[in-house]
Amino acid sequence: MKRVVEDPSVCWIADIWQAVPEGPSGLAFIEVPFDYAVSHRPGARFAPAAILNALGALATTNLDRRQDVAVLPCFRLGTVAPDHDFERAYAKIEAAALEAPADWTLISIGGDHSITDPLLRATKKRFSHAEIGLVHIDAHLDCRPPRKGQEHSGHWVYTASDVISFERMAQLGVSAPVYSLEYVAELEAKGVLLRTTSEMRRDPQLVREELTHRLDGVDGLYITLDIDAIDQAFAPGTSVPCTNGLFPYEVMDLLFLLGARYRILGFDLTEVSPPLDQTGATVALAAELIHHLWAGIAAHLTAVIRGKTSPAS
Ligand SMILES: [Mn+2]
Repeated sequence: MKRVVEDPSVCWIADIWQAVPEGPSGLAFIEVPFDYAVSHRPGARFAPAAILNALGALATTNLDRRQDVAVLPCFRLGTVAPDHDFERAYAKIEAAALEAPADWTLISIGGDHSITDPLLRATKKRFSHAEIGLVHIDAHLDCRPPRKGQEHSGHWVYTASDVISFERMAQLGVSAPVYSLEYVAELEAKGVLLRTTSEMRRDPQLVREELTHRLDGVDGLYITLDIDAIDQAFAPGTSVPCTNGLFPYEVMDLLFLLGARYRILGFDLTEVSPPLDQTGATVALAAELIHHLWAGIAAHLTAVIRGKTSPAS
């Protein structure tokens, strides 16, 4: 791989993939190039390869957090072959996710957002005794009931409701003006902490406290990030770009803090579409977002090794 600079003091992520997964914990990456359910413009099938390529070109050091992510090993599980049949595709994704090494964090790169359904099911099976918190960062609620023959990527909160603990769920960065208030009321009645982008900006400290309260007592987290939660000024390469989205640093901070504070059982990043990403900015941003989560998990591990329990507090 061509480097930005040649410097023997710098270690690159492309050079630290393990040949076989070793160690009690680490990050297992899986590529899920499935975008047949995308609701508007396709192309997310090209994201896993593009994002992992961009991630590999980053140094292992996270300068902002003074953290080397390489303390946590990483391994590539491979690619889930796409399938035009939705049921078969989701069964394959779930089965592939179950191949992750025990206790490792599964990092899934989509693909459209419908892949979160089978990934959540796999996570529930992998950690069957765990109380799992769910953090959903997305411009959309993704809770519409599917109509037969018109399924799309905005149904997974509905279809996976049998494996979601709604009272341990937060939906953050909601902003797309395509829902009725009935949807909000229904989710909040189930116990979801739902905060719009503007609500997060008006009182970030309050929202952080609400999130901490909502996740109180969980054994681990599943985080799902739809890139359209980030403003289209920074993330134009997606099916449905967002006009009032979060800023990159807001999501980087959130991912780092969640990684540092909680045990991350699984994470997925969806809806990046390289064909719609004319400058490559969205793919580059996606790689950096993963880097910040990884740094958080690495900081958590480093603190545990040093005998501290909560590096982020
Ligand atoms: Mn979504």
